[in-house]
Amino acid sequence: MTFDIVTIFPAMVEAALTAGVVGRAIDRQLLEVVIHDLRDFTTDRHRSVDDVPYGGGPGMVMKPEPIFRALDAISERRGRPVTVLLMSPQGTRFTQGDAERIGSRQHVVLLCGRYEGVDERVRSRVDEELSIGDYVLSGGELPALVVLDAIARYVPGVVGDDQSVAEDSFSRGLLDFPHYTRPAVVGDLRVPDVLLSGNHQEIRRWRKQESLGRTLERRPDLLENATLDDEEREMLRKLQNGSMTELQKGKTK
Ligand code: 4FV
Repeated sequence: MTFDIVTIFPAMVEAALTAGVVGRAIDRQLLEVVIHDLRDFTTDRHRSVDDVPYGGGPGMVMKPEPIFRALDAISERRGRPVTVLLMSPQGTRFTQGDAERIGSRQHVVLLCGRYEGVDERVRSRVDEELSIGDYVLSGGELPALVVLDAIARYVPGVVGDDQSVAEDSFSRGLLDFPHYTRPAVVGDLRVPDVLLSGNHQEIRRWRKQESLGRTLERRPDLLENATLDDEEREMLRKLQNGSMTELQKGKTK
């Protein structure tokens, strides 16, 4: 899978791609990420990428022609249709489902806005406009890195064991269960007994209950689209009518 990122701050993006799972995936050529400096696609000696807004008003707008030239060069280079994603607060909210869906594409281009945003005519070359949340950032670079990271996890081999991607929160639409590691006791904070029991049947049930309980408590909106199995549906019913005893919930005393 290839990612082409178009930005006026290539160094900022470069830095974020050297570490962790994504950095390793790039080193192992499971992913190819090319960062394009938008100023390389300007024609004036000031390498201008923005200009004043028609109709007046504060701030500047990103010029369309440098972006069009960048997209032409990338499509030329990739020789195949590329999926162009524009990061902006006006986009649809990016979800795990989007990450999985876009993860099956071959070539993805991430357009990073700055200033007040891009000239509206740029949208004639955009396949999807994505937002990472209802707040205004100073640029599209961080959203582009968020999207790249989430999608990259669906590329085979990027995440050590693909199992954990399938078990990622939200993959099934539920919040994750609590995670613990050694030591079993820190001060008066103990790891739940069930996790020390070695009883994998009970551990599996406890994790399901915790995941459901957290989702019900913190994000009940997620339950509408969550894919639950029969056991989970039964657990949820009990959780919702409060008939789940503390013991069944595996809560530590
Ligand atoms: C954003 C978001 C975001 C808006 C103006 C960049 C900024 C500036 N992108 N999700 N929230 N973008 O705030 O994706 O051009």
